[in-house]
Amino acid sequence: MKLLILVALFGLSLSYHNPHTKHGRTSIVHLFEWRWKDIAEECERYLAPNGYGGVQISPPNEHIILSDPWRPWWQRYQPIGYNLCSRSGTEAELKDMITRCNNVGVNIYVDAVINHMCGAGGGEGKHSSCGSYFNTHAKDFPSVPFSAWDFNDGKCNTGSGDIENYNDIYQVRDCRLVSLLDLALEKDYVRGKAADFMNKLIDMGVAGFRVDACKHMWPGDLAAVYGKLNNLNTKWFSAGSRPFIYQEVIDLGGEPITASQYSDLGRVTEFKYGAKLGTVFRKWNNEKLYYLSNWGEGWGFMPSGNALVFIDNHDNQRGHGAGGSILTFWDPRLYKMAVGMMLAHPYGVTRVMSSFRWDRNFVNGKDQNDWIGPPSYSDGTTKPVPINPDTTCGDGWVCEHRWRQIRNMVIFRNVVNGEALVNWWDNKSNQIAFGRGSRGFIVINNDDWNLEETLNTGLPSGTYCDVISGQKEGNACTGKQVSVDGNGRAYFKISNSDEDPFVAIHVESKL
Ligand code: QV4
Ligand code: CA
Repeated sequence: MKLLILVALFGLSLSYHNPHTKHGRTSIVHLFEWRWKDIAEECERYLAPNGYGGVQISPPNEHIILSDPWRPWWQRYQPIGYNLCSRSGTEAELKDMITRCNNVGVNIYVDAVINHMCGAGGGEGKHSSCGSYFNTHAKDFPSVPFSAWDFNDGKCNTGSGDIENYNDIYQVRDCRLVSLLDLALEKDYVRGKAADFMNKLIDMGVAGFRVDACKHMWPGDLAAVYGKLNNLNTKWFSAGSRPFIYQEVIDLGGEPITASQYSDLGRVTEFKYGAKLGTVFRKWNNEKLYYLSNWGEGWGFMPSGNALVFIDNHDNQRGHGAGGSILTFWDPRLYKMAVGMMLAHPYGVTRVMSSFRWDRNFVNGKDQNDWIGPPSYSDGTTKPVPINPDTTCGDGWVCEHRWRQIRNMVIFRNVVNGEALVNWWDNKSNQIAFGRGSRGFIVINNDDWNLEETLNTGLPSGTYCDVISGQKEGNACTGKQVSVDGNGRAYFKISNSDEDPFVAIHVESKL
């Protein structure tokens, strides 16, 4: 009996950790600020054929519309209610996208903002992206409805009403994050409204949620909300499937609120991962690639089964949240290597970032333009994502997920899924190599000199096509070729001046 209860509890708590990706696909892509119409097409024309398992979408619910600054991307993190019209499109377009992506086996994960509504200074007699009236002075959000009773202000003890000290766990949960009106999630009414919103999306077919600002909500309140969620829609998911939950908690150490306080409830974003890997590839603090031989838990990260990992996200790629060492598309050579390392390594569920470009303007090290929203027309509506003849994206959409090196490593991760990390090699500096069972092998040279080495790949003998410098097309290879002998050994040469100084081969790139 005891054992049964234990199994039931354990099973229940781990049930939110499963991303429910299909067809052996393993990675998620964040299509930041994309329109629903474009995501639907991207699922069909690109993500499914290239092995992407899911998309994280920007918040789909109604939000404030700001003019100063003009339509910043972060207006979508200021909810006005839970009607489903946003800068990315209408409810009908959202529904069509979820259906079409599910029909090609690509899951949709929703960025759920349930800690707060808009900023306290949002205004009176204003209207949301769905046209709903609101009044922040009276804390009146009739489209939900929420009124003054549903906010935390009575519980917050700081002078400003804002979070002033991250060492005080009560402030962090009960005061306002940068003035955002803080919801009283201990109230069953408020929990119910959050759950109704999420359940509507679950019934439409989404596979789970990135839950925003979890550090600012009590784990017990979150557990209560998750407990109210429906199982996933059985049109696309097996009966009894719980939604995938990954919670945004920025834990870089040094604060009393830690990621581990949330990891029983669902996965948690492991922010140390990108911060550390950026430091290693940049060679800051004397870091070297060979120190990655125990990458993962060995570096003080949470257990792999609890982690959602990424090199950069929409905040830290522009200096919000946490920054410094983070690699982004602005440093493409190092970025591709770091993303390659992440996708080759077994740790965590991996998320690839897909960004838009903006005009940076640094004054004293701070980007004055970190607020700029997605490529838009002058009336503020978001532009579509045009696809160039060479498969890249136009109009300021970066589409890192379409970069050959990144896309091919997403496929690599699928091919080696479930295989152990084997045959580690390093030169005690910035050259490393490792395999995944007998299915794939990667070699990286981040030193300022050439790599010339014969290594044990663990792969069956044959000629393989490097999926970084090119790829297998039919029976031809558009990149470098690697021949593996009968003992699984192969000679690698990677010049430090190569455009991309790394090589990756796997059993499906065999010629
Ligand atoms: C400002 C001042 C306040 C002041 C207020 C007065 O900072 O002190 O009281 O004006 O009106 C925007 C502005 C911010 C402004 C606020 C309210 O940038 O200056 O306050 O609006 O008007 C995104 C952006 C924020 C943005 C917010 C809401 O990053 O800049 O704030 O959206 O539009 C912590 C958290 C973590 C968080 C991270 C960024 O622990 O949870 O900071 N990350 C998530 C999201 C992030 C989002 C939020 C949380 C909030 O990933 O994108 O913030 O939903 O580490
Ligand atoms: Ca809160």
